[in-house]
Amino acid sequence: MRLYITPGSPYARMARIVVIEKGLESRVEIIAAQTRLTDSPYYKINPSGRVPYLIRDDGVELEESAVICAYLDQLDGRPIFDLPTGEQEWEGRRLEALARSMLDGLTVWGREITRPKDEQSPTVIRHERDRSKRMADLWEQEIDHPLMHTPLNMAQLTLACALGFEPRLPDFHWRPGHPKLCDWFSPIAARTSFTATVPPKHQ
Ligand SMILES: N[C@@H](CCC(=O)N[C@@H](CS)C(=O)NCC(=O)O)C(=O)O
Repeated sequence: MRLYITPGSPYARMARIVVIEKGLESRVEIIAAQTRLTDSPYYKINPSGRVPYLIRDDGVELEESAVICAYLDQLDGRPIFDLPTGEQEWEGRRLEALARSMLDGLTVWGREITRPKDEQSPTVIRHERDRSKRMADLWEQEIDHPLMHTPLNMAQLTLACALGFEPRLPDFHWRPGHPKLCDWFSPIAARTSFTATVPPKHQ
């Protein structure tokens, strides 16, 4: 299989983490794509130009981090990242959506600060910085939820990749005032799958 990524993408990082956690390194070739580039050759592979993008062994091509993570997780028939079904289903979905909402805002912010200076919008940057503060406050409460303390699941993976986006955002200071979130994040960030996929610092 071929997994297209960029080293800084937190969505691609989620898929890369699943590859490592599931021991799929020898089956999945990781390829750095050139995104956000006029006429990138990557657009011939994935017309949307986004990462992550998985080309399966049977030739079927998948987009969207959640879909790719689920596919990789289910390959061996023993998924470990699945959220619960039954009574806890909506709690799991709610938490995953909250984590993705935070991550989506952070990537808009990250994209903005990588534009040429004269194209950056201070309004967008302020809006996303403020959103990130509200979301960190919210997660300082939600982090007590039992589903955030089970073995790694999709809600946890998504939140950890959001918090772990910090090298790309020099003004994203989520740690002060959020001791529970810090305690939760530390052991997850220390896992090999996370240390091996830390995004490069914003220049
Ligand atoms: N909803 C998508 C988002 C993927 C996404 O936006 N990826 C960004 C990198 S963080 C990208 O490929 N951007 C390139 C572009 O917008 O052309 C997912 O979860 O996979």
